[in-house]
Amino acid sequence: MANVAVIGSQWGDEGKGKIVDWLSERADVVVRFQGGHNAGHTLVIGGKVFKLSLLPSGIVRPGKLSVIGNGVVVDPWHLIKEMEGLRGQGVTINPDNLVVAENAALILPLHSELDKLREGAAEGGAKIGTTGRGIGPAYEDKVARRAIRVCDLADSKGLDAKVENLLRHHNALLKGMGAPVVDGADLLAKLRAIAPQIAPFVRPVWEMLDTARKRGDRILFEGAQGVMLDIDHGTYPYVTSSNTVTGQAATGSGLGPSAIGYVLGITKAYTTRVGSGPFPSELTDEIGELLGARGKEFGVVTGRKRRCGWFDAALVRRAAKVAGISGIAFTKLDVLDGMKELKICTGYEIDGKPYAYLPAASDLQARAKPVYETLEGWQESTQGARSWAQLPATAIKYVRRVEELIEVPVALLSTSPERDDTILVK
Ligand code: 2SA
Ligand code: MG
Repeated sequence: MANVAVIGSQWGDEGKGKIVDWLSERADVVVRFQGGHNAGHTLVIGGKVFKLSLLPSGIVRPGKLSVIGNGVVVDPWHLIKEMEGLRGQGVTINPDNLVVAENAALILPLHSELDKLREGAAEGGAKIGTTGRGIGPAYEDKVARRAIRVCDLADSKGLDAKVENLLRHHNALLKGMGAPVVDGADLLAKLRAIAPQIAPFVRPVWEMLDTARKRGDRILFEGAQGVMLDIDHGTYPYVTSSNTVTGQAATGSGLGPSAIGYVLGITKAYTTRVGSGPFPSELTDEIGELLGARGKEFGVVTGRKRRCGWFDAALVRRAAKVAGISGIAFTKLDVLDGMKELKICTGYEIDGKPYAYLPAASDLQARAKPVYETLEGWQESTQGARSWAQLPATAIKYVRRVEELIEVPVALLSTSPERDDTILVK
């Protein structure tokens, strides 16, 4: 098996957790390369539910190495908390099966405070609908070259000057907002207290991955969020603050792009989005409600209700191009069971003009009206189907039409949250 990158092809929540878990059985190393604890990956193994935000999904399987790459923003307090929670569920975590890149940037308490402050003060279209976890502000500091990084925790002396430099920027900002400033001594004490708990996991990840690659280990790159939330390719400004496309798997781990052999896009049979921003095929009627209820569409991290709508093929087609998707895992088909007819968005109309893709300008995106084609639904249950032959002909037709429209073949079909309810198509 080639090294696989798993990439969300919509706005996140496509069911990546289950697929990564399914693939991790065949992998030796599982790598997170972007985002932070804003991700919500749900794994159901033997009826037991594991919810992961920062840790790679490989952590629940014995004998796998889980890697938090340099492209991830790491909240050290959350990391310890998530590890403790999983240990409580019987998962073994130690420096032999978890490593954290020394050059990853940290998320500090001031980042989530700033995130929440901004979102609280924003009105109307200015509200992004973030997870409030400090992801954006942490990446801002990284790009501005003032971030505290994982390796800095080991340098107790040097940390003083770094915190001082960081707070020079942040406290001026907070004062301007009329918010309380951050006490440097307090932040330093917190960092020094958490440092020894993180230290055993800190490694030069690029080198470990190089060794793993030479040894012939199979590496699985676990993407978080989705292509339409990518800082460059997504529905800017309603995006997350990292690159979510496949190229980031190389940048955010320290392995070159040639290490990625196959790109598996995870695609849900309908569309959802959580947070603000354009969503042309959104359904605000009872069908949208039904999709949300049946698909249990609530945020794993925040519990927010996700917006639901018809499958947007124009969106996924574009995502497949910019992320170089080789094949897709099509998930949650069973949520569409029993519908009389199904619509697929094939493009848009904006101010009377047809568009095959969503243009970059946010005001145009906001006015985009979906162009639909209608397909016949199926009344039979597809839940738990384990072979192509168990699917009704109309369901197969729906899947085949999706393939045609997005110009990518379906490689896997997932028919329930249970890992064994997965059909390998090719
Ligand atoms: P942020 O917090 O800065 O990354 O938010 C910016 C936008 O990115 C969206 N975003 C997500 N969308 C879907 N799923 C995500 N993970 C959690 C989940 C989210 C949750 O799996 O359910 O629990 O609410 C995720 N993380 C970030 C976010 O909604 C903003 O639109
Ligand atoms: Mg999610």
